[in-house]
Amino acid sequence: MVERPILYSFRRCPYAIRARLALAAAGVQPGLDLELREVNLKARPSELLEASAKGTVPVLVLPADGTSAGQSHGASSVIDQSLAVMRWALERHDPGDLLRRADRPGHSAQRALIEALIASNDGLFKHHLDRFKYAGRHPGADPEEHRAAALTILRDWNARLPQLVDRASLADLALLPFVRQFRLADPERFDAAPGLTAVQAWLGRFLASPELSAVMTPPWAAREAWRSPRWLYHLALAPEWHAARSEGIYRRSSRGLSLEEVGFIHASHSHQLEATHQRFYADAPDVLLLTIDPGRLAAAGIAVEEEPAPGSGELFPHIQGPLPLAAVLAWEPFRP
Ligand SMILES: N[C@@H](CCC(=O)N[C@@H](CS)C(=O)NCC(=O)O)C(=O)O
Repeated sequence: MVERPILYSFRRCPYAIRARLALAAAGVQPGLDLELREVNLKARPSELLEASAKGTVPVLVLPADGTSAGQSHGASSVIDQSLAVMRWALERHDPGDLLRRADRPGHSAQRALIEALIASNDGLFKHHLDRFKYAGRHPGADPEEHRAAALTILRDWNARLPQLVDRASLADLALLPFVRQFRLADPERFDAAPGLTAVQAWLGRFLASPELSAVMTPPWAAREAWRSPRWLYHLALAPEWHAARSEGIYRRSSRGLSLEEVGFIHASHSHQLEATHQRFYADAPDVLLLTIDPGRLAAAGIAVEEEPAPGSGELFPHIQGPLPLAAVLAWEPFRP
């Protein structure tokens, strides 16, 4: 049962950025009105996949009576398209008039322009952006050809931008994160590209805006992924983890102790990690956080027992055998 909205997000994803921009513009405060869960797209939590099987971000999970826009999902409802998240947010509260301005009588041309710009962005511009910026993921794609095609679209927008009145609309929020991403792939050539004066100025204002920096920093965005309570966590010293990766199996139990010496591998639940770090690793350099999928441990025939820590009685998960690398979903520097 969801008590307040949950936003699954990814800091750098342009779709998630535009959703966060709209939620922030609507006055939503993460931590207060909404729980933000930063997602590692290479290790997506099962909570996200249960809410939306396609597993893309952003996804907004709403309490039962939170909306009429989402699909029903048990007791809660789910909005799993960024534009729909934006509309949900701005329909609730739109102090900047971002959504409604173009809906007023007499503004139909502007509304059509906003819709055309969004369709152009989400369709062809995104297509060319991906093949320019992530050419390695698209075998056979010529990044220069796709850059040129994206620039042609941007020049078309450059001619149309002045038709938008000088206040922001849904199109600004929806397009600018993607133009930002295009520029980031080659900032010097973007800044020097001819025929883009209006787009360059438009992006420049966005890049310098407090609205953008707000949604790229906590509490709207984090550099560490949300820790699902369904996963297990183990703190490891970086050299020991890297050695294990080349050997194919990890056999350390805790700092300075092996699996053979202890009989199991120490692990923590998400809420226990900070204290575990404080007790055993606070002065250690290069501490890594391993995220472990208990389902994959079970599939490898490795049991987990909940056992009390000596002295406190608090139950911790103890992994009853060597840790197969395949059960480790992610590893990253641990930042307390
Ligand atoms: N149409 C979706 C697209 C969202 C999307 O593709 N997000 C990317 C990250 S920028 C993602 O989650 N990719 C992971 C995947 O496709 O598996 C929306 O507007 O929300």
